[in-house]
Amino acid sequence: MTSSIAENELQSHFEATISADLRVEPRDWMPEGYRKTLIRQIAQHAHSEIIGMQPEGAWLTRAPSLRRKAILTAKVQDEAGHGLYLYSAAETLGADRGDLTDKLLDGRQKYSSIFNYPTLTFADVGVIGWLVDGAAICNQVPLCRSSFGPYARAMIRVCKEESFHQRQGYELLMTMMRGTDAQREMVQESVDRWWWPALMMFGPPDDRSPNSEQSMKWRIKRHTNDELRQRFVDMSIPQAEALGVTFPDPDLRWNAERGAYDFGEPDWSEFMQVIAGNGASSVERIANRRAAHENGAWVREAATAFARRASTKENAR
Ligand code: FAQ
Repeated sequence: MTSSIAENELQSHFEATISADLRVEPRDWMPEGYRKTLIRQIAQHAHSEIIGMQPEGAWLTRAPSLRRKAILTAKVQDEAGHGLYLYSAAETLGADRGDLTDKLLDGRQKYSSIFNYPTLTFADVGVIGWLVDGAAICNQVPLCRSSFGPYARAMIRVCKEESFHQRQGYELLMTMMRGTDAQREMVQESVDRWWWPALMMFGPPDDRSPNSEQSMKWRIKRHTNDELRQRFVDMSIPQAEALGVTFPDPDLRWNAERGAYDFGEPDWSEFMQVIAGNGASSVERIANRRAAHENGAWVREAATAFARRASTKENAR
């Protein structure tokens, strides 16, 4: 009886915190469903950042100049940093990083659909910066106001770095568009391949998104998948016009009544296939991640042994 009264009080305090738009912190009581949803979303996000190093990383040894190589190295390193902030945020909820990695490797946790596509030309580096980081920013800026403190704070820094990534991608594409016909064709061909997968990054349509409603109530998510997808389409079209490229969608047109662009339906059966692990590069991405994890085992063992020794010494004092 007493414990259920206490539980009710905790639940009311949690709900009051959410409705007052305050942050829930790791020390606070929270419903198990809230904790589970956050671990699921933050882990998936962290895995995406780490797996997301691979498509562009594949071009590090083939960048066309030292300048482009230095920029790309810095960007790929930033993605590693984002993954680490996010794993740390998940750990504040009681998740174990090793366990999250196991779940990624055996397919129990997902990573973003977008990283299951191959990078075929150097223009893909620019298009990933422009469209993929652009979509990531569109999705993540509202997450800076997410109700869970460590996630919201991690997102502030991540978004600043993603904005820089987006600009470097756009600048790379601008440079190529000022180049030869072959370079312009390479950019357009790359945009044609990435446009639809970029729209799918926002997740399934709202009427097929099982988690959105509850995540919005808990203010983990601030907008639905479709709202953010629309925002991304509206912001990308003037950028494409300035660049001189088109998007491969015959239904794309301004709708004056809605004050927004109409656009076609992404191929959701492709999306379902990709998130089920059947994307063009899915097997390669996980195999590379598994190899990196196994090759790094000695580093983790050494770091753990060092930390254990340091704490034994500290206790002996
Ligand atoms: N890919 O009910 P919903 C980046 C899953 S970071 C794979 O709508 P929710 C930076 C979803 O998990 C990109 N799976 O789910 C970068 C759920 O399955 P589950 C990552 C997806 O959570 C740039 C099921 O479908 N960003 O790009 C996807 O409410 C360049 C039903 O979906 C984030 O993770 C998808 N696209 O909404 C790095 C942002 N969409 O878990 C390197 C944070 C949905 O029940 C280079 N995450 N699913 O088995 C979010 O905002 C949300 O989790 C959504 C999905 C919007 C992704």
